[in-house]
Amino acid sequence: MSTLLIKNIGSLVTSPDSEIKKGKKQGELLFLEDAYILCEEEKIKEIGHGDLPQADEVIDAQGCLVTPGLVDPHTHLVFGGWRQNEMAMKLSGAGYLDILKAGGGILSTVKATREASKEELYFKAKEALDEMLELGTTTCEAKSGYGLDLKEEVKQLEVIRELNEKHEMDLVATFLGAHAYPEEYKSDHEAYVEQVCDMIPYIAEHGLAQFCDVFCETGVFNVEETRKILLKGQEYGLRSKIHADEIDAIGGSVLAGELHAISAEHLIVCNAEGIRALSQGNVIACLLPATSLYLSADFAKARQMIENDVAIALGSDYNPGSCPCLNLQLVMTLACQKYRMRPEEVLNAVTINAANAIGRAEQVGSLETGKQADIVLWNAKDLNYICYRMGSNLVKQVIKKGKTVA
Ligand code: IZC
Ligand code: ZN
Repeated sequence: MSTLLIKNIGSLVTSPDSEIKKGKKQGELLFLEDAYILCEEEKIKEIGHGDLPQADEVIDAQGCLVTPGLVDPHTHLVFGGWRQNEMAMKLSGAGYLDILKAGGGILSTVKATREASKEELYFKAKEALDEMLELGTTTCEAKSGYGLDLKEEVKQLEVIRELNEKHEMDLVATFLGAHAYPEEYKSDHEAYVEQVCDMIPYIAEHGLAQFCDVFCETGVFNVEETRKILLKGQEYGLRSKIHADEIDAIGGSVLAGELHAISAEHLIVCNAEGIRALSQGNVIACLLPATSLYLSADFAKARQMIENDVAIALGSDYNPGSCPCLNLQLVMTLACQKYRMRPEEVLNAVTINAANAIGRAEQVGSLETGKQADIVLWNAKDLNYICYRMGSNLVKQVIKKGKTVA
């Protein structure tokens, strides 16, 4: 069995365990100085300080900061085309939902994704994953939702599965057939909701997704439709996620609480009632500050959520419309500046809470004996520095399953 020793770690910072961190524990971290990590094959064998164990390969961290690999719990990774044309439309005053209503937005990406071959989608997404690894992300969630019929949704999900098998990144797939109404069902929403429900058994039985998500929003899926689709998903073992309260608070967060969704996404306009529901339903708030920035929208009330015992995870929301950014380091800075989260709270949000939000906390999201050796060495001495140096890539080296990948 091959071993790797990372020695001379100036500061090792990690969640102390794999539990969801909420309330006062949102910022609970373990700090170790002058530490080493011994990896054996894909896993962490030992964390300690003092006398160094023998190993086949040794990396000298030269006194730098070391954290778990970052986990991105929300991306729309696989898509055809881009939407840079919407930039000018937005600058002329068009809103996100206006563009969608006019057949643009998500629907223009649906057209480009349907036209793309599996191979084209694979290589485009692979490039994004390469960039994410360089930026310190070692696990990510990826949603379908640009196919909007069984064949095309499956095409996207199969690309995600193939990337998970072949790329160094670990991917977790979410079925988002209820992302928009396709042109074919523009005037028969009820029939499309039925279609989505009918796709679920195939997707679940072929192991193509672990989660089911719905874009619960004005002009898209209402609360009743969202509930119907998510309950069908639960029946087939797909845990629920909801794009809730991104633009209008139509009840998505309250539904997330009622259905004990694993996470609720965005929550930009989530109000006190919504926050209470998330807290009672033990739902992780998956906040996406780069999207707020990109849409020139408000920022979610993260402090109020933390005060009400709602765990916060942070994601990129990488997609061609509302957030063409996949940089979790930038997300970390925005969370400090715009949510007033402390760097300690932010680190848990992009590691252990994010891992919990995608059901992977037993494998990734913290540095502990027995967990996967997904480790980032930083060009930084402490955590504050990463949050502070907005826009730079501070990654020095990325170890994934015990091997250097960036
Ligand atoms: O393609 O616009 N919000 N879905 C819900 C998105 C943003 C992605 C997109
Ligand atoms: Zn999204």
